[in-house]
Amino acid sequence: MKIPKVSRLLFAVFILSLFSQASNAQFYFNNEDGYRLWLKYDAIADRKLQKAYSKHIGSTYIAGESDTANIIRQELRYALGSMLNHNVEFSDNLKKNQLVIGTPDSLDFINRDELKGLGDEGYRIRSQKIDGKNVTLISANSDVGTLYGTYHFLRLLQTQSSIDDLNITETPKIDVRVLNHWDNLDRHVERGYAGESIWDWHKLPDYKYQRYYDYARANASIGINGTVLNNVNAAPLILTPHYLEKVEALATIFRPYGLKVYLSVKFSSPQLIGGMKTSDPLDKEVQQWWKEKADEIYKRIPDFGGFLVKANSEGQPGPGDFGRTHAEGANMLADALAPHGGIVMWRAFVYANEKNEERSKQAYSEFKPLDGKFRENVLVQVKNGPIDFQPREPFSPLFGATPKTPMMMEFQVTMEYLGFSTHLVYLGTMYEEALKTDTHAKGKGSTVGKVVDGSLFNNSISGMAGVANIGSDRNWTGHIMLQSNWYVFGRMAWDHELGAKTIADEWIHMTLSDEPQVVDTVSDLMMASREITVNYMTPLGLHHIMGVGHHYGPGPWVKDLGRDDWTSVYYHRAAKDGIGFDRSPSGVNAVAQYHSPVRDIYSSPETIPEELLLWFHHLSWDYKTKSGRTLWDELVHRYYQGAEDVSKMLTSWKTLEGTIDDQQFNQVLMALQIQQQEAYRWRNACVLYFQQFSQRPIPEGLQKPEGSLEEYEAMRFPHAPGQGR
Ligand code: BDP
Repeated sequence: MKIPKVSRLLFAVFILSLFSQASNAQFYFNNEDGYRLWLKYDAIADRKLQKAYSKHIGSTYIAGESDTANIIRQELRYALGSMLNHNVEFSDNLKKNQLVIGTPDSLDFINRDELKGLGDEGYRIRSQKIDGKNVTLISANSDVGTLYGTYHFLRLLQTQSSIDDLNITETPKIDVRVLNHWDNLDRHVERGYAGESIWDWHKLPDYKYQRYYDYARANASIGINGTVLNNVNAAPLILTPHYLEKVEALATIFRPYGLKVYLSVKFSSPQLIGGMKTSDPLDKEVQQWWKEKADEIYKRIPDFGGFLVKANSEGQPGPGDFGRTHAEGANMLADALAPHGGIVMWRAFVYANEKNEERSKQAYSEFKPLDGKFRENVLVQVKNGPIDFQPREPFSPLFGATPKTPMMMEFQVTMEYLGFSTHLVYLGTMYEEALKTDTHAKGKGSTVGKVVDGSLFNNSISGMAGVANIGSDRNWTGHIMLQSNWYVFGRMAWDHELGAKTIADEWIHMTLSDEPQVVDTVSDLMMASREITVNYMTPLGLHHIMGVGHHYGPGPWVKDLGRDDWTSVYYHRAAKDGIGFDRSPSGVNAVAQYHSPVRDIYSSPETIPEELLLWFHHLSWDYKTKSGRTLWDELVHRYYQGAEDVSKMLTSWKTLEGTIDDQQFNQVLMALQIQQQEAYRWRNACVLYFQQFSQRPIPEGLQKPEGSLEEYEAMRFPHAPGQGR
């Protein structure tokens, strides 16, 4: 039957309208939901480039039959097939124009001597001639090294870099590069904003989600080599055989990706699950209990990484309960793990009311005297700042204070104090700022990065931990842009000298688009985002003024809690005479914990970087800041600037419509709209609150804040996610 032309036209219009309605109703067909992270491997649009790449990868030759070698094969089949738009030929002998991957054990033409110094994880990627054939060779001492090299090679393609004349040698600057999951066994994630825990403890060990493999792949692609599966506020149950069997299942999945499993342990486990009367680290039976526990774990998981411990901190048990030091506690565990090659990551996040010492000083006071007292397989894990993952903090004075004890960096990747998962805050700039700061511990150039990578004091082991932002949300991190924080953490743990901007650009190419205009727009947003957030939350060195408990939204009015150092008023000290915490020599003298000249620079409001002004100084509202404005006017201006800049982020994001995937575009748009509302709430609430003390007008040219202080104070968020339990 012949359908008349008009009917055909009408039918076409009908179908089209269905699609346009569908798109209004947000039915996405084949859209990007974020699951594939930065490993999307979209086809390379530039045909010329595609051809140029294909010329070098006529076929691939991957030696070896290990699980890791098979993973490399699968990854290349998927990645090259998709990016270059053709099936990848795998051959088992050398050919010209080939991508060759192997180790000295698997390929005899790979010279072991040439790989000296690369260790177990380093690799080389070289364009070279072998037997008269032009090839690209990825070589390493171990299979995992070749996997890392493969991801590096793929990244070159993903970022559209040349692969013509490669001569790359890479080794990680830091040994232990771990994620810390604050995941409880009931799947609640403390300070998690991306759904539940990805570990389904109930269904383990038998049910193995695809997500576990994809998690391992993603980590391997950025060089993360360890994962602490459970919360630092640890449940003792994790060490029972029933749970160790589940841990073993995950470790088995992760092994070929070079990802070791670690566990957070509760110090009082001998009492809680071992039926013992004490957990005193000097008690022989307690020591024996831990030795046997370690043996039991290693029997199941021969490459188990070790323990992470939060002790005598925020109510957690620890050696202090038995009159012992942190070193005595850590060493007992270290001795149990040492025969198996395991390590202890002992956290320095300690502070206690009874100490009667200002909170920011306590970790240093506790740990500095213990320098030299820890076993060789202990790292002390320190948060980047002396308080607690604030939008901006000075570096912790422990970095540079303990030549004989490796200080491991703990960054927060999750967004506890940064507005949760609707705020676009790229943390690369924050990590870079912390790592590049000069401690002056051994003169100029003694950066925090050099303390952490062990080079400053020649430590035999080094580490960096990131408190994970990962959850069961389809896009893993609750906000597509926040995937970049997982990414940048891994890349900086591998090489902390890589710049935040370089890494942001890489990530955008791999995740969003190759279009230069998109890359530039998004890169500008990301690079500015952290400073913008500091401005609308805690400008000029203010800190810890978030909502009580959940830490969501503004709460400068928070007072009268169980402990002073949990309140906001303790930190901002706003009063009629001014604002800020005097930690200079005239106050609690926290500056004394820093090396000179840092301590001298921080001691005076005239020389301290203005970003840290109110962290270290209590100043009058009329104090003249660098801009020439009074402190009050400057503070208000910064709050206004921050909020306005979020509106600009939103405007700039809107220009991307149609240039990136619809679903990605819309998700970020919705989040930015929420972030905008919240930035204004922060601005209004804080300005109104501080105005009670300053008793000065809103500076000329700025609108009066909307709403009343009472309204802001009355806001409640009883179900804000991620609270501790
Ligand atoms: C704080 C969190 C709390 C963590 C604690 C820690 O609010 O949930 O347990 O740090 O690091 O930032 O141990």
